[in-house]
Amino acid sequence: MEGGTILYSRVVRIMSTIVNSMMALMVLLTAYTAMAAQNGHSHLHAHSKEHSKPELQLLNASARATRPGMSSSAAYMTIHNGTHEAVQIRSLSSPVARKTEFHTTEMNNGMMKMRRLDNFTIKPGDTLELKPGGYHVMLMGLNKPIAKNSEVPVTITFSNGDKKTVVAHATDEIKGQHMAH
Ligand SMILES: [Cu+2]
Repeated sequence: MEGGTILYSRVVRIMSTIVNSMMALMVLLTAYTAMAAQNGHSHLHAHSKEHSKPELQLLNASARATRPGMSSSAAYMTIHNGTHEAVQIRSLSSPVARKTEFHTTEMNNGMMKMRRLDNFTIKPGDTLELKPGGYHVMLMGLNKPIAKNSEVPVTITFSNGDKKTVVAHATDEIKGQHMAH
């Protein structure tokens, strides 16, 4: 039995040596990773300063392709206010429509109704999602039908003087009913 005990204590000693060296290695690795992360961070910081100045962005725009008989349509997108000031949506335009407005959709006496919003404010840093059943760009009095896969430019003028144009991709796969006015 004594031999067994000696063997056991040797195994324990070897194991603890292994554990200790592994821990030392982990401490080293952690320190190294932390340093790398710090370097990476300062690099990223410099990078973003260089390339993404605070601005207004119109992203991921889509438009509803029309079916025969439709005289108006809607466009959806994400509007990001990357500036440090609140901005208002002043006016909209699109070459495909005679009149372009910013709308919201709301329940009114149990009915879904669309309403034009003038001078809608987007707070600094905020992201506004335009989507079916909510905020949308209303394209009224279409010059011609909006064909599937065609490109629909939408320009938004903001209160800070910025004028941004996004090209919305026309699709017939937008969920939700389009409502006529
Ligand atoms: Cu509308």
